[in-house]
Amino acid sequence: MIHELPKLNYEYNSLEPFIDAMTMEIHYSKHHQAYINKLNDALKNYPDLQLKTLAEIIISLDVIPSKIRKIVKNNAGGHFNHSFFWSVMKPNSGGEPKGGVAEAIKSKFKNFDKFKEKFSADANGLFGSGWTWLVVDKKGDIKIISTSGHDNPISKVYIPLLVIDVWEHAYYLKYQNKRAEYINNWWNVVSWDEVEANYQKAVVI
Ligand code: MN3
Repeated sequence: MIHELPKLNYEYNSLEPFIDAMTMEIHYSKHHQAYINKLNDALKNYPDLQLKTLAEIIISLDVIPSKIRKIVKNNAGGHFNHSFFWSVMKPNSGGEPKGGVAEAIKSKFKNFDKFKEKFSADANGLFGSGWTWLVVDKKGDIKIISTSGHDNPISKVYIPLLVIDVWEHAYYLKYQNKRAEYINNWWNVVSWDEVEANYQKAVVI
């Protein structure tokens, strides 16, 4: 398949003032697009690999020829992670989760504030470029994990529920070196409806 940018469900300026329009535009139309272009380019001579979905590529990297494996891993990961990141943000959102995921957070982390504190600390403490995730495993247990580069939890048999991009390109224009401030403001654009939908899909399986 030819991989393409997923449609953004909001405008570049819709997440203002927490994420600025310029960052959104460059992040989505330049950075994300570049990962897709490089992925398509790497697969151009491999028609059998072009038939695979993005998730199939990520969970079976061992069948990718070694010559292109690294570039496929990084760019398929970049495409997957960014697509997921856009989907868990929404204008006029934030606040606290409801439903099943709220219960799971409460039973695992005691309360929402403690969860938020731990997730923020993990994201802020991640060395270099990467992502911090809330995931659920096959037994329904939720946890916070961080991944380097464009690694992601689906290759470790976790189902992602929520993610924040802490690569500098995600916040540098507005926040410069102040990653903690970006993370703190990002909570205002988290779509808990989407996180809950992800959780319900995951626990039904
Ligand atoms: Mn990014």
